[in-house]
Amino acid sequence: MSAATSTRPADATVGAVDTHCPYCALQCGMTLSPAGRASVRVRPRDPSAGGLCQKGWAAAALLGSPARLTTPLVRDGGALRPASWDEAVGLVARRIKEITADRGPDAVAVFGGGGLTNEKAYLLGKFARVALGTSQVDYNGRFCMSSAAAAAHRAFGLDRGLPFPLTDLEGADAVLLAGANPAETMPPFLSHLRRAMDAGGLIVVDPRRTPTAERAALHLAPVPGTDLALALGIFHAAVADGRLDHGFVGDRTTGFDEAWRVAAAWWPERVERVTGVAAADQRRAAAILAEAASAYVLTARGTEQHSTGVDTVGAWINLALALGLPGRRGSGWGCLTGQGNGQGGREHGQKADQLPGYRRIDDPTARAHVAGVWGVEPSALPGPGRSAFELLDALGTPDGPSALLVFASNPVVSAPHSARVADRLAALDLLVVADIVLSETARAADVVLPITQWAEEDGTLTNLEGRVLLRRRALAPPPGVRTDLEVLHDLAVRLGQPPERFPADPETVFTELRAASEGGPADYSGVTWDRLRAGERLHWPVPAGPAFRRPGHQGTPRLFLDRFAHPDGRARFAAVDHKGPAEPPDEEFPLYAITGRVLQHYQSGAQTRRVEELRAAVPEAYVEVHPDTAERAGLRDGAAAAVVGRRGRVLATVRCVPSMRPDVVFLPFHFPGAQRANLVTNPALDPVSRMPEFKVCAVRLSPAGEREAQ
Ligand SMILES: Nc1nc2c(c(=O)[nH]1)N[C@H]1C(S)=C(S)[C@@H](COP(=O)(O)OP(=O)(O)OC[C@H]3O[C@@H](n4cnc5c(=O)[nH]c(N)nc54)[C@H](O)[C@@H]3O)O[C@H]1N2
Ligand SMILES: Nc1nc2c(c(=O)[nH]1)N[C@H]1C(S)=C(S)[C@@H](COP(=O)(O)OP(=O)(O)OC[C@H]3O[C@@H](n4cnc5c(=O)[nH]c(N)nc54)[C@H](O)[C@@H]3O)O[C@H]1N2
Ligand code: SF4
Ligand SMILES: [Mo]
Repeated sequence: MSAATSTRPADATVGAVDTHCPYCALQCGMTLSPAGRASVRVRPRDPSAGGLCQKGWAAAALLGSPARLTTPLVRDGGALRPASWDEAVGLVARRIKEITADRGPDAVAVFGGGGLTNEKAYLLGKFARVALGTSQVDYNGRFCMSSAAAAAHRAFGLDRGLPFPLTDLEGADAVLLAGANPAETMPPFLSHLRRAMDAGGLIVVDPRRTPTAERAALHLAPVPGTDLALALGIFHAAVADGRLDHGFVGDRTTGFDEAWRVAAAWWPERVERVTGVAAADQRRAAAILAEAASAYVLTARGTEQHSTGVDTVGAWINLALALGLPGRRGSGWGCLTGQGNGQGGREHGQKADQLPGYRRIDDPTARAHVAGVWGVEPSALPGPGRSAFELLDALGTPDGPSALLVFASNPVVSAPHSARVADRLAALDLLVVADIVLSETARAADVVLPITQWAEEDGTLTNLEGRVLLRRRALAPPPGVRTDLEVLHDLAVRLGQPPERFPADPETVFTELRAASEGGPADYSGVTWDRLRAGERLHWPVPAGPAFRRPGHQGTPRLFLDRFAHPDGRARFAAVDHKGPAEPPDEEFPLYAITGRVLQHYQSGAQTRRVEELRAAVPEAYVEVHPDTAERAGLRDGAAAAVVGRRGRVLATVRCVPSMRPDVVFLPFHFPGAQRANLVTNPALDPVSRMPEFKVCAVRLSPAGEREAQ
């Protein structure tokens, strides 16, 4: 048995512990008071910051749940049966050796997740590159904020979701939210927008009248997939109405003329014809932002998850630059990152094209630095590899991987064109899933490895404002489960790696991560667990110089105040034009299907569908539809509907919502089986970020029982 075996105290609890919520990127602080696994009291640490949402309050319910996995499972004669760790990990190691001997290291792929701590994301990327030697590693963050990240890199030379502290938003008089529904996806976040809401300065861009849009002074409801045109229209209106910040544009940016050349052709009346948003409302949006003393433009998945996501975010950034918002205290552009460690998870090397510290894997200097920390030759580092959907799509094909290790994602439910993805997984020689519950993806696995939960382990996460937070262990895990780090350690050793190269202790991993990130864009070298334990608020970069010789850097709450991160110090306008979605409606499929989230469920629902309080609140998939559209399809409120598209059909209960656009239906994506929204979604990819078009595809609606001529 390897050194990975836990030597934890037998006690079930360690008293009240300050930690953070296991779910979204807001990472609300919570205090856990465990009185045994089945009874862990959750309290918000900072009620003035908006408290917790319903998911946060209910987060501890899974700790003592019978639904969690507590023993490894191995497929045997078609079914999964319990196995020892030794058997399960031994089997995985043996199969990996056989497959790589036969087909080379790229035959084994790794799929990670933005919920993993920094330490796990870092060690997973290192495991892929060093222990497996594969280039085939990517993660679910590709499905999340990758378009915003690419657009921010292009505009500013650096991507950090919010380049300013979250609390700066409290001073805002105006905030434009493009494709964000924080009233359901981050409810406590709204507490930071109180002033903007009171000042009549909240603008929400969403085809649906969401609970967030209800709170807005101005709700712009574009035709799905036309945000780029809308952003160009508001940009146009700002310039035409004399609101351009000439000083800022001249001193701090490049590329205005090229961007304007495109936007000049998108006058508001033309934009109105494409987006359905009244020209007067476009002008009003420009006026609200320009006249506010403090204004922000924030984007989220609604505007980003498109095959034109990078250019669309680029268009929103153009608007912010024209008004002189970024790089100034009290204003700016930002992206609302989604997953618990969506930010840190994209910085430390589980992405196909990246190495730790947000370095590029094709940059020779970056390769040399990271290889030095890892004790390998730079030439031994493989990559870049395939992006998330391309990787899943290639599984089991002649040129693609024949083994996949999944850590912290449930792509059978959450990946686009999910029937295709399930087929590809079924074509593998080996599927290994490390999870806390038997997710839909785990059900398809050959080996399932049971993992500790958030309250049972230490680690760091980086929240949506780039601040590094400490997740604290509040109680011992049940017997039989291991941390992801312990699993990676054990597997690496069995694959012939020296044990010290894959430490299972998170603080030791973090110290190595500091060295690997040192000098990179996301420099964590000056962050220590001791500083985090002492309550310091550290936003990266926190440089400490070579080998940590200059400690004490206070971190960087606000980026870009003096210069942007491009070599010339200037932000870049993007010359972007509107294209529209890859699959617009037509006669056969006349409606737009858009997808997203509900308050009570998280992502693929693997966790929240197993929490009774949340499950009972929203037990199954539904489709939001305008009553007239429902009636035309022969449906009424509460009826069973089939949402039929080119790639499949989704079964969902009709919810008639009079505020819906008649040409749009909305599906939440949290449900499994025949209720998966992703049975219809279109895997058309953005050419730069490789983000799939989750947010728009063409469908028709019919009664569920009716035979479909497909
Ligand atoms: N309750 C809950 N909270 C979550 C999560 C969860 O699963 N559940 N997940 C977390 C994660 S990982 C993420 S990424 C965030 C996501 O947070 P959000 O981006 O706020 O959530 P979504 O519901 O995906 O999308 C937001 C809105 O986009 C709209 N939309 C759809 N198509 C378009 C379009 O073409 N244009 C525009 N402008 N809007 C469009 C939808 O109607 C939806 O209301 O939430 C985080 N928080
Ligand atoms: N149609 C549509 N599809 C979408 C989206 C959309 O808006 N519309 N949004 C996309 C977005 S933004 C995202 S982020 C993805 C998310 O989709 P997924 O990647 O499927 O995310 P989760 O459901 O959070 O899956 C995480 C899995 O890891 C497990 N887990 C939790 N913590 C740990 C841990 O520490 N270690 C391990 N090993 N396992 C753990 C959970 O039980 C769960 O099974 O979905 C994408 N899919
Ligand atoms: S808003 Fe996000 S971090 Fe806060 S309690 Fe809800 S799920 Fe947890
Ligand atoms: Mo996400």
